[in-house]
Amino acid sequence: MAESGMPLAGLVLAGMLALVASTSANAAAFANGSFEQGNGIDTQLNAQSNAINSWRVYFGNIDYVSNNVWDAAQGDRSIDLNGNAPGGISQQFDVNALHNYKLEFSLSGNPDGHGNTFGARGNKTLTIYACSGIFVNLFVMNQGAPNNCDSQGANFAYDTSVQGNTRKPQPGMKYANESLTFQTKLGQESLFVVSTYANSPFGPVVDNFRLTDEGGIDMPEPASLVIVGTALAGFALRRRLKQVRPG
Ligand SMILES: [Ca+2]
Ligand SMILES: [Ca+2]
Repeated sequence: MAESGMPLAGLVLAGMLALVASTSANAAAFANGSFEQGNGIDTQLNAQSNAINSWRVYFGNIDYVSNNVWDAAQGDRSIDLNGNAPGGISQQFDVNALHNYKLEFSLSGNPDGHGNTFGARGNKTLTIYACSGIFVNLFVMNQGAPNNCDSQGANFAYDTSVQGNTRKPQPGMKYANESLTFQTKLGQESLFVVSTYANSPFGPVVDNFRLTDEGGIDMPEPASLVIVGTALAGFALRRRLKQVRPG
């Protein structure tokens, strides 16, 4: 007849974990972060294009660039986030819920447009959003944060007028290593990389995105679980006291 609160509390906990786990179904792992797989190299890709494997152009247009134009940071391909105007790319992928992730990438800027060309050399800026969950309508987003994205966005910049990078040969693209960290809530994450360098065909150049799972988040015990556990413990204690009393 002994009643303990533990089995029920354990059941509640298991139920909560099952709810979290159920959000991480199907889809795919983060892939093609170096843009090496895809069609239409050395062309401009417009919004809605899925020519680059695992990625979509979700805003504006971009240039998909080979080493014939300038050297990639890794492999043979990189991206100018401004085609003839600012553009953005996105990818959705599976993650472990409630984990810390680190996203690393290489950043340079389109070195073209010397002289007095408007929007040429300058501080090439971009914003990266890592949003929890998936976004169904990827094709009609604007330049800002996707609706309902829980990310404020991380801003990056590469000033080609300061770096003095060149197409080829030396000094070349002089890529910088950049990174950001984010915490997942659900089993899927959506990444949005968008140029904020307006009115120019010479945008920020990105390549070699790499994603690292840095492990689970140390979560404080959920308040509701503490209350349930405390109530059950109190119930068990009262029952024990009752049992030891005569009568
Ligand atoms: Ca590459
Ligand atoms: Ca361009």
